[in-house]
Amino acid sequence: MSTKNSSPRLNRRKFIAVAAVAGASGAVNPAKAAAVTVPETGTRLPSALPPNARVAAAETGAAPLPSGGNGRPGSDFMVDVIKTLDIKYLPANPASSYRGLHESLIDYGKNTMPEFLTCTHEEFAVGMCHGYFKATGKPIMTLVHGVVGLQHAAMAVYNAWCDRVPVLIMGGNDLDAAHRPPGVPTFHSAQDINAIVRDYTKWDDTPVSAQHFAQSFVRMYKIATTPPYGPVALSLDAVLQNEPVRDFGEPLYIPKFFASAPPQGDGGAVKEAARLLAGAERPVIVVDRVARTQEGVRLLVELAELLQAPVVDQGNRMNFPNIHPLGRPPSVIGQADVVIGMELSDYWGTVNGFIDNGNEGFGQNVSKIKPGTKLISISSVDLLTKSNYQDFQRFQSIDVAMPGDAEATLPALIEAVKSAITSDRKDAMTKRGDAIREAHAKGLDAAKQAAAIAWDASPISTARLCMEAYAQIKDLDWSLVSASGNTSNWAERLWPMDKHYRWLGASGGYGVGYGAPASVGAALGNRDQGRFSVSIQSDGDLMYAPGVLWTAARHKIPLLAVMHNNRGYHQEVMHVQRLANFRDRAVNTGNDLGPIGTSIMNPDIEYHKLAESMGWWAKGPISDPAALAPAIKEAVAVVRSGQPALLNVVTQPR
Ligand SMILES: Cc1ncc(C[n+]2csc(CCOP(=O)(O)OP(=O)(O)O)c2C)c(N)n1
Ligand SMILES: [Mg+2]
Repeated sequence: MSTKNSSPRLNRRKFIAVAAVAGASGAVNPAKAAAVTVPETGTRLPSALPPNARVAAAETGAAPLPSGGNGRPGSDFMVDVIKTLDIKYLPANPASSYRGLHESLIDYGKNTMPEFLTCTHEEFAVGMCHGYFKATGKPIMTLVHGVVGLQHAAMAVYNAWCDRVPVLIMGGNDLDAAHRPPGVPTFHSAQDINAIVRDYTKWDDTPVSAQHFAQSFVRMYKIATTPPYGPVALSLDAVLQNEPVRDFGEPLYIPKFFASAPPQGDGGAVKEAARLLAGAERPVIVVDRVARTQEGVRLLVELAELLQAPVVDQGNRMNFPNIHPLGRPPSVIGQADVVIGMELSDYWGTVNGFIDNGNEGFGQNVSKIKPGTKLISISSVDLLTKSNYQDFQRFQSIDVAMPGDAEATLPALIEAVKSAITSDRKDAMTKRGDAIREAHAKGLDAAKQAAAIAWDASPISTARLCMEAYAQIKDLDWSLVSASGNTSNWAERLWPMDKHYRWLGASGGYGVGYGAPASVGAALGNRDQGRFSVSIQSDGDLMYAPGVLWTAARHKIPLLAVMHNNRGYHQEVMHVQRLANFRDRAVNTGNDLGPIGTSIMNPDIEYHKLAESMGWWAKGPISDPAALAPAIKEAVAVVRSGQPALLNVVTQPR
């Protein structure tokens, strides 16, 4: 549009300014705003249509703003508070309900500590926070639009809750029903936005003053980062952000944060556990989320070697090196006379089996342990049980239960076991260890042989997918940030894992759509530590929140995503197929490979193009196994140059 044209055409900027003034004096008057936009007949029309009344209200309608000279905005003080806690990133989708804090963070706070990372969906912003923590041990925060943004975020919050990961969530909200703008901002307000996630957050609050915010922010950080870790939420009132900060006659202060010591198992119970373990013929150590740090891995190795006992790593973290000869599969639990379970997400399921669709079409329970087997538990989650969501699993009777953090309890347990082992037990323990080592070696051999089956198949076998990827990264300081879908755990079985970041574990709540977001978040954390991030990315998982690909490219987060593209929700294929078999019916597949509703094909999604369109280096579809190694090699070089890369590999179902 020529700037020389002096006709009274619509000036959109001016229009918005006019409408904003209408908003500043109270509610936006859409009728009045729209009236300003009517162009005179015969004048040149603008290239974009003028906004209608509804658009005008959405663009301008939000809490009235105090003028600039009114004093220091509350949200600047909030930034001062946030900056005391070394929070590096803030992945978020923007929203007017937190615009006060948004503006303060990027302008007053200079967009550092935290740095705003633009996200196209709230769910993956939380997923990124989740993955970031698992790669770094440091929490980051997200901001969401009150009501709708938090609703979008909810499933990812549930995953973080079940996975015992701290995520700091703040949602904008406009509490004052008498003064907030009607229309959109009121649709997006609630009495209590935190209610959306209260059942699966450790704590939440709605501060009503600047000082209240300072206390609650530091408190929420402290609660989130004291084991058991978990997500926390604060509702941020619009007025509190935008009004000049008020001290109510007392100087404002920012409480200092000191980390709490993690809770430990009771001393007497630790001794009793040590006595049982030291005296056992066949003790078994089962672990799920023990190792919060590399020290946790080291301590677990020390305990296992002291006892010469097998360790079953359930894998929600990398707890025990899979290359260690005392590592064994869950089947060893059946021979145990003493089991110690540490930070297990499902103790009942560890010592019991459940056969889905048993004889009568109902599930059947079977005990996996011998009668009289003594059970010991150390779990911080025993200190935090809520009622509604059933993440606490079935009730299991335990002989010696210690509510407390397992990693923090290990040093005391190790000392107690050392004292409890009598010299007459030592020979038997050494023999036991030799037998475990032999079984471990045989198991590893069997896994390698199984991985070779259908090595040349096309679509590509999941074992080949994983092992070709490993071959290209093995000399790097790699971190497997996620393995979504099901590739028969080849990576956990065959990639030698010695450090705690080699494998970051699964989603926690099994909410699909965790893989891609958490991978990007973890890759961000790994980037800053010089590690190479790789994910096994399933097709179903990617399509829940594909926008995270753009965020990764936009913020230069290097990640190698090797796709397990089995063109379907294979887990669901099997559920429906099995039920059809049970009911003696031929399953209806339509024209696809799996039962109707379970395939992602016809048309096949071109994930490489999807990724490319959002700034990734990508290649595919790859169905020829011989083409895999060179493609991964190329992708690794791209990732090492600082970019994300995706390979769309067409695979066998599992
Ligand atoms: C949010 C959510 N929706 C649906 C499900 C049910 N579900 C469990 S596994 C699965 C399939 C996931 O597909 P993909 O990621 O491609 O893995 P695959 O089973 O094909 O290996 C689905 C839909 C779920 N767990 N979470
Ligand atoms: Mg799939």
